[in-house]
Amino acid sequence: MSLLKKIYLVALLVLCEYSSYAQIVERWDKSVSNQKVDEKSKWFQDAKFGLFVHWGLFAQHAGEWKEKRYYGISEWVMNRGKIPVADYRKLAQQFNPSKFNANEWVKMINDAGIKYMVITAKHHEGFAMFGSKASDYNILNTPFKRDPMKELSVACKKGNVKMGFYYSQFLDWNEPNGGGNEWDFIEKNKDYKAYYNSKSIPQIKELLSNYGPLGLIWFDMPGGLSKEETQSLIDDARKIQPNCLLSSRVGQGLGDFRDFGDGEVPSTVVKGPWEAIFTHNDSWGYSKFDQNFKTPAEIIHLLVSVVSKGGNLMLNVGPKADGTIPEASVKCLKAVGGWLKINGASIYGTTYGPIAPQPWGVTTLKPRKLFLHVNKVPSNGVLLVPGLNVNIKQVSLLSNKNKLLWKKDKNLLTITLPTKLPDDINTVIVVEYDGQITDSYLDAPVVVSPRYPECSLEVIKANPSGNTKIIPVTHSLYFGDWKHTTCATDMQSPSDGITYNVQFTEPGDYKIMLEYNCPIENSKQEGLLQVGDQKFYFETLGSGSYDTWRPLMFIKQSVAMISVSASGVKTIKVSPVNEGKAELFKLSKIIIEPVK
Ligand code: FHN
Repeated sequence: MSLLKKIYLVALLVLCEYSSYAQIVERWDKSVSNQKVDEKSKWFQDAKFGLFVHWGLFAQHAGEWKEKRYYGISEWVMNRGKIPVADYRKLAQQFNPSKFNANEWVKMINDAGIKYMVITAKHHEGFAMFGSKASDYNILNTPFKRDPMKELSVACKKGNVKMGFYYSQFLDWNEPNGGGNEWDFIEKNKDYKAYYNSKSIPQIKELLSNYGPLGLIWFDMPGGLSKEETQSLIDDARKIQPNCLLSSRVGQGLGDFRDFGDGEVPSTVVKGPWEAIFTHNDSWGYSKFDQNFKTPAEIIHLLVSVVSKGGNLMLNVGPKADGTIPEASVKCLKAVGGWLKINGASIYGTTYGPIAPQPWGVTTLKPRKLFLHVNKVPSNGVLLVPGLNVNIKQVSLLSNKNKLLWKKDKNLLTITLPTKLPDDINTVIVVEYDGQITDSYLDAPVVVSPRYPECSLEVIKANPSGNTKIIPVTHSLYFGDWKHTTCATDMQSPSDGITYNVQFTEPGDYKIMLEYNCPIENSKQEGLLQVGDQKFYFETLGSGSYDTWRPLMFIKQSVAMISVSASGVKTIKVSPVNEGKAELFKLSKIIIEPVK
């Protein structure tokens, strides 16, 4: 692995500072007093949907330097191409985003149903996209001569959009004492404190002082500061704008809200203010050849998934060098805004869904209103909603208020769906009730029904035994284009394994498949699937080695066909048969299909 990759990965893992969800939740709960944060972060927790904007000199090369195309995140090209500072700075001499119009950007944000915007004031390239007295390497010293951050602060205020700045407080490839440039400067000679005192901290203060009330500062890639020095930076920021939230990437386990890894959604509910951040395609900065844009349906499903777990989604766009936002992003976000115009009540101001994900979808919650997000329709048109220990008053479609027929037997609500749902991406049903719904998202059994083409048993719902760990496994398609798949890992002996409680809603025949990653060299080990008292042995298949810098390839292996004689709960367990030479595999889920 190259030095660059090592640095990036270490920085990323330091940034994420965790190796398991237990550590995430445990560290977060310790580091932030939720009461103080709740008052200050209420707007953030209600907003649910933000826009990330990566804009800088990197928009000019747009991922291509001297006819070499860099796939993945385009804003890292200076580092990946080891471009000398003297050459890279020349980009500033021609930077002139003449088509930039702050009001057009804010109109796009409003049309998308987005409530806050975070824009790169200074990324790792070290160029300030705002007028700065701390460094002449800024946008006023370009043919553009204007301060787009000033224009955006005015437009955001007018458009009722909370404004935030992204600031790379440590990595600065333009500066001899900034982090990360070992091709122009010698790392061991760097004086990080000098960098913080001469540029980083003064610019953070300029942003907090000159652009009006800010919703948040989004720090990134922390380094070079002790916990005390980080706290001192936070204290200085609070003196200027006490209500401005600071992201957890300020470092040292501090901050007012938590950002997960790039492209990561936690596998279960996480309490307190947090954010999932995603690129729209595969790059944060504009890339002239990256056309892998997420569709409106993918963005809506991502937003609903994140909000159902209690978080915000901040989706990124990378404006071009001319100041316009790529048409594909504008178009997709407008379509998402159309869905939010009708269904926003089930997103904004909600909290996490109290019941576990179901074969039909997930839930979000407001007092006395449970929102069912249905993105898979049961073949018999009957929706089962378990775990409702409350008095149901009414069930209706959010979009047209049409009432739906329902009945309740103990804690199971059964809803008769209309023959055609109003929205084939994600229909929202409102269940109005009295009382308090008990959280059952963690301990309720996983539901399997023959009314859906398949039902997934995500490993986060399993109980690990022995040395088994259930953790997010980080991998990537292209450089910096991170993916995270929660897997059951380290299953190497018969005492290791995972066990699910599975609620079969109806009798029938079912096919059971395992989805996992297994390096060829570790394949052909024997595993055991147990369904109740039935045993099914299998031999693992190779799917490809695991490497953080490459796509993690999964294989779906059919290992059993079972007959379920009556509805009810069964345990399903997976474990190695023998003491293995290596882990059996990285299991991401069990898939159960009705036999047709
Ligand atoms: O290195 C940066 C990257 O360029 C981008 O800004 C992302 C956004 O979360 N943050 C860092 C990598 O995590």
